[in-house]
Amino acid sequence: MWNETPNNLNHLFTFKDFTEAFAFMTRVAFVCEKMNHHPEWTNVWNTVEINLSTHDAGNVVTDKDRELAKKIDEIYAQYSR
Ligand code: H2B
Repeated sequence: MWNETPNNLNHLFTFKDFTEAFAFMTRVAFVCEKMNHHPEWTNVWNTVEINLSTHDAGNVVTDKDRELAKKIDEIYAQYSR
């Protein structure tokens, strides 16, 4: 579940292990490049925390963030944990 505040769209994703977490990040990275919209994120072993906001709009959550969040969910749905 994404948690949305005016300045941040946050989700903590968990995976089976580091390899799965990093594979997920790689796939998300390609989508981000395509959209020219990039997350603030951290990886600790089998977890990936993602924070989305639109810097160009003054660090507020916009439809661009919601659209990216939806695409990230679609990628995550393909991972078992
Ligand atoms: N990512 C995010 N999250 N917000 C932005 O405003 C943004 C971005 N702007 N990625 C893009 C890149 C912009 O800085 C470049 C110059 O296109």
